[in-house]
Amino acid sequence: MTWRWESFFNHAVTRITEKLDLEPYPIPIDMVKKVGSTGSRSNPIDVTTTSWGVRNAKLRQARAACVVAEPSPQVLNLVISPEPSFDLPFFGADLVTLPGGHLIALDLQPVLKRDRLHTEAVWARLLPLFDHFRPLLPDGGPIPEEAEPYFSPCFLWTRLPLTSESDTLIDGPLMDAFVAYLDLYLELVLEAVSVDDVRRQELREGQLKYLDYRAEKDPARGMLTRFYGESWTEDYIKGFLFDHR
Ligand code: DBV
Repeated sequence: MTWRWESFFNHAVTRITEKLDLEPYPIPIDMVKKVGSTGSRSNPIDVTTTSWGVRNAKLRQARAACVVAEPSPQVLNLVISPEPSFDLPFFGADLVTLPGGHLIALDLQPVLKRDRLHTEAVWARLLPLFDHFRPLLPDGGPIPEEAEPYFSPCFLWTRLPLTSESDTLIDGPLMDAFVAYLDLYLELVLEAVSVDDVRRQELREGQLKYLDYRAEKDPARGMLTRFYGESWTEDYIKGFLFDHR
């Protein structure tokens, strides 16, 4: 069965693995693939969540969570967390299809948003992409105020109805934006050189703030708990999705 974000997942895996030399990221066995159910007793719906992860000397973790049920929810949540020895942002994509519509978040998320050494060169290269794609996608409206420190000024955030016009936008401009943002990110990774210990500590603290925020506020917590129970969900969020080994 194909799912809404399959082409995005396949592109990301292909691109990440062809551009970087990687090893698998250790994923606890009961998190590789988890089947649960939702819907009513008379009309139960299987919900499968699969996890993918890789790492290398520059990337602490590049991982995807794919949540698939027919007809929804269908989610691709892709986060790439750099090793703190490299002055790099996170890559964050949250592609979510719910009964009420699609919710799309795409960004190179700053680890230290107020630090010009960390942001200036990246934003100079990201802004032209943002300026090109922003007008092609409707604005997603307000996001949680407390999430603001974690988004760049080039955060592509949109909400789309479940229509064929949305499918055209998703398979056209949104896919192009996803490819462009990911390609820029992978270039930054290839160019990155390691930093000194003082800078590494600053970056590690910034990363922990982001990871702890997302683990604590994960908007998927309610959904995952409904499908798989609280214990598995908490382990999944803290032990894989936003872990910080
Ligand atoms: N989001 C995740 C993971 C998911 C996931 C791991 C495995 O981080 C899915 C699944 N995100 C998901 C779902 C929803 C959202 C919403 C199911 C909808 C929840 C609902 O409305 O029922 C970007 N994702 C969101 C929202 C934002 C993002 C801003 C809306 C939150 C809200 O409306 O309150 N990316 C996401 C995010 C940050 C980010 C929250 C914060 C730094 O970088």
